[in-house]
Amino acid sequence: MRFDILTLFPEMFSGPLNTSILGKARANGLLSVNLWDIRDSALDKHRIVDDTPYGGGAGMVLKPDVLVRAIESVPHSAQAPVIYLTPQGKVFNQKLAEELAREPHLILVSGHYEEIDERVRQGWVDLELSIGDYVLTGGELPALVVVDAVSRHIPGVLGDDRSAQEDSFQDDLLDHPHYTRPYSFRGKEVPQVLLSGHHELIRRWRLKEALRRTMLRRPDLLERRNFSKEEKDILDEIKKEHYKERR
Ligand code: 4G1
Repeated sequence: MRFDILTLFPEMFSGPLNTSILGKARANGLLSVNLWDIRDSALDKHRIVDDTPYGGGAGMVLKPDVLVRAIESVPHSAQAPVIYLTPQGKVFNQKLAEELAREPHLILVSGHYEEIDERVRQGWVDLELSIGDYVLTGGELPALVVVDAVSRHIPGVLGDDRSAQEDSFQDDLLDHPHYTRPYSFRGKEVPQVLLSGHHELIRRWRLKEALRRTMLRRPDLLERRNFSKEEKDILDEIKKEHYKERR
């Protein structure tokens, strides 16, 4: 899969893209990421990329001619969806990550300090995405978040035994608790069931703790989810346990 990223700060991307899973996927040729400096599309001698907003006010706006020249200079740009990272976009989630991973080529546009001219969004942007509700200095970290979450779904990018499907968020659940050695750490022991070797009991314990955590920390995730008979039974068990605790 290929990404082309248009940015005023390509240097912000090198660490994350050259490290760990993404670095390996690029070295293997499973993932190709090209970085384009939007400033290289400014043709004046001062390489100006922004201008004051019509109507006045503080801040600057990325010039439409410069940005459109940058988008159109990406090889095969006409075939790939252009995604603009903005707090006004659709909130990015796991389902969108999976859907975008089916595309062979994505073009990501990151702003910095400033928004882009509205006419570029209307004529050249296919999808606007936000990674969440907070103020950032630019869309670079959001673009990296999208590349990371999408790339995990490219076949071969994760190790052989770790499939993208296996991670718990897949089914709208938080992960269960994890333990490694030593058995006893500063007076705290590992739950006995995990030492039992009883795979069915371990599977059910992990499902129960995943449901418990999700219920306590992210009840919003459970609202949009359907439950199996086993999960309904476990949720009843958990509710009884927590009811007892409050008595
Ligand atoms: C108003 C957050 C402004 C921010 C309201 C998530 C945030 C891009 C994202 C801002 C950005 C809120 C994102 C804000 C982002 C121009 C360049 C926009 C930086 C910019 C909640 C600054 N997901 N923010 N404005 O942060 O690009 O993708």
